Amino acid sequence: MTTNRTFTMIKPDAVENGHIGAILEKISSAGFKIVAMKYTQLSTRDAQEFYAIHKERPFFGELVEFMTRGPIVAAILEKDNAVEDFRALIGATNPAEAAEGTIRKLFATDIAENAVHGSDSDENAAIEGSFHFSGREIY
Ligand code: IDP
Repeated sequence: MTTNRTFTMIKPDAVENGHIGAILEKISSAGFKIVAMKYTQLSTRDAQEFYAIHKERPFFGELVEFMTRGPIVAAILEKDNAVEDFRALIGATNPAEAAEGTIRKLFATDIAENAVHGSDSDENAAIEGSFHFSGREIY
């Protein structure tokens, strides 16, 4: 089953580099509707829980440190085929391999500090969206 929602974060590197506006513009122009959004900062515990699937990976500590070092923008986006279309819009995890015009190609620094998150499945989109937003915060 495919749903029409995905979850995204504009990560600390992109916030620090002043790219919030440009990234939101790309998201809107690509036809995604923002149904929930907040400016927030992850605690260490938040980041460890959010990225628990990567806890055995060698970069886990670096990832948690990066994701907690400054504020992020968290949002739930709506569009037909949201998960797949948003992954296409953001591009490959490593910006060096991301297609021209993708958000990571335009705004990411490297494979670790890659500007944005996008859910990789409908199931994870729902889990990640509820991690950040209560039902009353989704419009
Ligand atoms: P994704 O964000 O494109 O789905 P994942 O493989 O799920 O990529 O990795 C989650 C996040 O972990 C990446 O977005 C990136 O910030 C970080 N990451 C992935 N691979 C590496 C790595 O090899 N070194 C450092 N950080 C990494």
